[in-house]
Amino acid sequence: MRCGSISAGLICVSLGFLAAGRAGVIRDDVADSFYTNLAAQSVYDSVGFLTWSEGASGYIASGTLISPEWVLTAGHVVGGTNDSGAGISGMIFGLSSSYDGMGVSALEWIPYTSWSSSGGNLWSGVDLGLVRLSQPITSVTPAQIDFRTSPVGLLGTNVGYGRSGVGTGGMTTAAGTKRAGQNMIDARGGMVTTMGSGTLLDLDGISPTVLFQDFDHPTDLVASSMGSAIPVAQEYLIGSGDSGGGLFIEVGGATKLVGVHSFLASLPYPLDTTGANADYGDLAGSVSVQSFENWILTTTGVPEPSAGGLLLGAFTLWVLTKKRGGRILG
Ligand SMILES: [Ca+2]
Ligand SMILES: [Ca+2]
Repeated sequence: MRCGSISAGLICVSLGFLAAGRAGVIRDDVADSFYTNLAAQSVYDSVGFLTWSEGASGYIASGTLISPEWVLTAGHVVGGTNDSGAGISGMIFGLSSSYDGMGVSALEWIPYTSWSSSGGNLWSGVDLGLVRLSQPITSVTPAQIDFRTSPVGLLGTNVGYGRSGVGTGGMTTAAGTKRAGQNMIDARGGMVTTMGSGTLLDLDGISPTVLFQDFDHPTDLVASSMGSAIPVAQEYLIGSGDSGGGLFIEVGGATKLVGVHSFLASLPYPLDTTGANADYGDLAGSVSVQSFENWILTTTGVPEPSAGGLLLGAFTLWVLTKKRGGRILG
């Protein structure tokens, strides 16, 4: 767990080493089927699970197919024992709606260079990694990456296989089921935001490449940590195992990948007495792909698609995954 300074206290980040991957914690007043059905929409077919071993431990996380042979995920998913990929074996990428251990094996896994050199610093906003598959996947359409649109202020859809539960209690169930939930992308690192209580929340010291969402309570508006205090219909927050999963937006009538799930955070005690457990009031951070176009394109050798006529600039297809998940049976 890493802690960083945030306004009046500390925000403790817990996505990164956790005990289990996350698929997302849902509203206590909305049926789980709304989330699993959203995840089943074809536009999210590119999001799959990653499993691997490190020593005697097994892990599960998430990732997004961005070309037939490449999966975009979080740096901490593929960082292994030294943040550079050591110690990982038996990595598999699978696309079934729940974990079944079946998938395509990974040929190599590549943490973003600055993730490795930072020693796994989540505030640096460089928690990205790529997985090269041993054979191409042609059964689903790879995700399209948008490197141009600023996602702050837009509705985001998060997809992954992490732990679930409801907002009143946070993560309670095991990882391994694919869910999608939505949330407003409220802020990025470096901004000063306002909590439901009126207190300012300063995100100074966090890279602007980190995008934030908060888990808003259905009725207690004071519980909001930033942005609008009113939850969206399928409000949700990522959980352990959603690391590396995809954050999508709608652009020009198309669904585009704009971020990779990186961490959970909570407000400092006593504002939050439960820590970063993905209950109401907690926060999630995802890494925006906007600053990483060259690295992604160069590493994968995937040509950037020509710009669509409806959009402001060139849009590229991509996929992302997660952050380190947790023990499969944990
Ligand atoms: Ca929210
Ligand atoms: Ca909490």
